[in-house]
Amino acid sequence: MKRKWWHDKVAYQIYPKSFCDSNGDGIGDIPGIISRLDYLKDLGVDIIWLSPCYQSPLADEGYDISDYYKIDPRFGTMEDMERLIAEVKARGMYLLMDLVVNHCSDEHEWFRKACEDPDGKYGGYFYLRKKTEGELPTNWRSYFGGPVWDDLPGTDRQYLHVFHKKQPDLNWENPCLREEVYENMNWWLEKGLAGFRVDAIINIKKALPFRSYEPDREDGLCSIGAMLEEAEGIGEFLGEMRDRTFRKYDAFSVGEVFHEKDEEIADFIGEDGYFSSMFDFSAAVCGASEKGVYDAKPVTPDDYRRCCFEAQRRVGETGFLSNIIENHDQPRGVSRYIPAGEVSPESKKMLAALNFMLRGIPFIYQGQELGMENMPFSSLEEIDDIATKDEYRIALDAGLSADEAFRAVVEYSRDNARTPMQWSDAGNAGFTTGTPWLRVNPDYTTINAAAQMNDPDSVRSFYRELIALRKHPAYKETIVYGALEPVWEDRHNLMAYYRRGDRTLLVIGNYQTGEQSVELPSGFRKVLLNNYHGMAAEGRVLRLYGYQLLILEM
Ligand code: TEU
Ligand code: CA
Repeated sequence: MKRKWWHDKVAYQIYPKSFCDSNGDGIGDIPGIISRLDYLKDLGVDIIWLSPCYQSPLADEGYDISDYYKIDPRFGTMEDMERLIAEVKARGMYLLMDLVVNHCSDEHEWFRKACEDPDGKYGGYFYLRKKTEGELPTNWRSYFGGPVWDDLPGTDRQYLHVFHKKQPDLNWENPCLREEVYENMNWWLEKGLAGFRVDAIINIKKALPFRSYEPDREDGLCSIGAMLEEAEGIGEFLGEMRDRTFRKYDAFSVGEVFHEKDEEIADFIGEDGYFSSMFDFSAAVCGASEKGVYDAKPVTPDDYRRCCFEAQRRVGETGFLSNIIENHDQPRGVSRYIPAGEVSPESKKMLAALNFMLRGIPFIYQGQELGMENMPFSSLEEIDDIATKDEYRIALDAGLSADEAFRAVVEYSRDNARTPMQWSDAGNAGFTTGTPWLRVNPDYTTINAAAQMNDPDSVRSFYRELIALRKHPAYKETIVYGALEPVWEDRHNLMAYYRRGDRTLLVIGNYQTGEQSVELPSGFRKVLLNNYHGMAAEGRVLRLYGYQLLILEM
């Protein structure tokens, strides 16, 4: 495989609304991000992905864009954005923006013009159908609940939205729409972006002609997945997008891809694939239920291992996955993948290293490097996330009491990851001098960046070491390009694998509080990383402490 500039990089996701507020209005902003670039540089980050900060009514926190050429005033100005691009470059880093083009906002000019003249040019930018009383064009259930069809205001039509009703789907079958998208992407790439994270992209190809599918819940609707399963030919759009945009700039693109089939992996991320990389969501979707979030099953250590290894085997050396522990759509990884009651600095570091050493490009979500945990929400009123509100209603409909429903869905709320970044033990964790838009996690007094930067044993210091190891001239080749080979897969609560390149590394995590022993098949030369100060070895037998993590050079 041809080597590309992004293969050996480490990426970091910023959720602008919750990262750093520079002007005291309680909302994170671009000047705030600029003020923290040195923090990211110090950590060792190369690529920064910004969740959306385009003009938006923020119905889905910016994933509903009303002008792709403007920055929302709550986040700053275009000058701020240009300064950010320059400051990132000046530090030898790269900036990605979020590309949200499955849908726009119902407040976008295109949508307003479509309402004025549904048969005109802009009507063709959306999926519109004549309204029939008492009947919907299809029975698809939106990702955020309810039918995907709503009335197009002032007309006799209905429009399709697979997400929220304020997120009308764009009609990718229309070449004029595709031109608009490419033009905008190139405009941003010309400004100096290094690429994009590509939102919800699997949804841009619909199975045509539209039809209804077997209902999968009592609401008579079916999940979007049923339709996507049948949709064919997304490659024509994605290949065109690559050729018209990314390729010309040697840009990095990482797709938010779900439901891809095994045989499509090479098309998506192989040499000359549609994208440079795509996220591995296998652990994120593990335990999900058709019925709704309230019915989700916890992810055990053995599940976590299986998910990671399955994904690694599927992709092999075809391409590079982007590996995540969490993002802005997930609860905090340490709260999800470490059994309740066992979350500690050691277990957090173990999870970090197990994920970081996988083959692929590591992505860190803001605060992950501090070991930030889920928020102890006490009522639904504290939740902003539209997805959680919908899941709560689904849980109630399924017969759960208000309290049961709340407790079942809150664990999975996207707001767990969206609470403000914890910079220090000052008021509001140093995120804002005003009132934060979402309450700060009360654990900021102990979990915060300032404290961890001064502590060589902190979770952040461990992340810093992990990043430094990935960049170490002696190990880089093996960590970036080496093959991954699972070991001891029959053992319970143990995740271990080799990375084999010009060197051989063994990553071992004892995924439980109790000790357990392993016998190494060969001697080791060196301990490259250890989340404890010591280790217990007798010859080739290692007695691993609870949640001990070792990276050995064999
Ligand atoms: O997420 C796409 C996606 O598939 C979501 O349905 C995801 O599963 C859900 O958020 C979990 O609750 C992307 C963005 O990452 C998300 O923040 C947006 O809300 C969504 O697209 C619409 O743009
Ligand atoms: Ca602000």
